[in-house]
Amino acid sequence: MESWIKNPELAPQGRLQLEWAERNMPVLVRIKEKYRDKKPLEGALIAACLHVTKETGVLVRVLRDLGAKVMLAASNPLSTQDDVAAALAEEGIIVRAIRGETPQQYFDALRYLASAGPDIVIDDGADLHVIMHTEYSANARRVRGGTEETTTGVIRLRAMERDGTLLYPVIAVNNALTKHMFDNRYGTGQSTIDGILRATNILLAGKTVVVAGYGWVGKGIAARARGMGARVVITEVDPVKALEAVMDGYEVMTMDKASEIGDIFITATGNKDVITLRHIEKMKSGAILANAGHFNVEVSVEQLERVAVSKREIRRNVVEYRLPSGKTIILLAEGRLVNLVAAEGHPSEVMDMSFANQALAAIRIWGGPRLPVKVHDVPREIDEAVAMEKLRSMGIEIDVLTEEQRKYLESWRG
Ligand code: 9W1
Repeated sequence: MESWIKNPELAPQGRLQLEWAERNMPVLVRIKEKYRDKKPLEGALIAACLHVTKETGVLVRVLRDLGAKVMLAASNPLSTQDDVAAALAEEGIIVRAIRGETPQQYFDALRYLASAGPDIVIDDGADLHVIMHTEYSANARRVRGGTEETTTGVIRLRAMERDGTLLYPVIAVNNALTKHMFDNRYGTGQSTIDGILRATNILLAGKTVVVAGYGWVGKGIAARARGMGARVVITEVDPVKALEAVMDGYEVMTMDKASEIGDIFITATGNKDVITLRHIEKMKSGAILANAGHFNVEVSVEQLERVAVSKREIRRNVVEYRLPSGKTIILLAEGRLVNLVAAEGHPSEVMDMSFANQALAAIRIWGGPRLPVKVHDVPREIDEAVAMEKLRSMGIEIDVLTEEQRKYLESWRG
């Protein structure tokens, strides 16, 4: 078995990236230290399909240190950090990932992993789970268990469960509280602001930032923008979330109204056509548009393209459109996820919790009793252990219920 990477000479640089990420991933480091001697993953062949990043590198190193043999392929052809891939390959992890690989190469890498007959399948988006089930079903029947990192992947796996086609149990890491609650709000919230600043280097203080959508991502973005001195306006369609935004102290209004006053517009709704030509026509000249939602449908780029009389790239990820009126509109990262295109995804501290859930789920799959073939939530104890360990790493202690308090809470007598 061999690796397929861009350039082995990038390994020293990749090792530094891994070292940097590891400093900020104390929960994973703690799992490594706690279990290194017990080798709870001894004898397991793990196939992992994840974004090949410095954070993923820290995870696969931990899995290896706990005794597993690990194979890694990319879960997205564009997110691979080739230096990290080189460093991992040098350490004996089978890596099959090159940034910018073709769809054919991407799926070939997944087939390579599936054909090796893994015991545990770790996935981000379920492409590898699907290939195991369709093209390598004999191998799928021999898988002890899998994990899934994303919402999209969990939806696909639940559909397989419903159809009766699921062949091995899968733990939905995405559904852990220590994953999605922190990932969306603090991870995407910060990295979205980061992407906008890296792309533009503008000052946020004194600007009017319009955030469309007050879900976890919108809340995170709004809090960070306010913290940097922006006046933050929220738009919503859900009355409860809109009320929550008002009581959190934000201005809430329709996108039509917000269009007239915003300097920066950030979409985080998950829906399409949030900013259309109707809104763009009301905007101030020089208004900046960025998207933080999963798909590039929130800003109607197509309409902007159609009416613009000219278009030029001013800086990387910054495109200026000139409208017939002479007004200009700035679109960042072509309306795609600004935190991934113009920044570096989630910070390591957030991935630490997601990937600690992955590592503990793998230990549970390999060491515990065989799980029934269905989609499982992360056991509550794992979620709490991850939160507890994160607190500990920050030097924070919390109170513990006394026996009397516990009984009081459990009794209906009062
Ligand atoms: N996942 N290690 C781009 C990331 C693309 C990406 C994507 C992450 C991580 C959301 C996973 C240009 C890292 C990832 C750096 C980067 C994701 C898609 C991570 C955030 C999710 C479609 N989805 N993620 N770090 N690209 O940050 O594994 O720089």
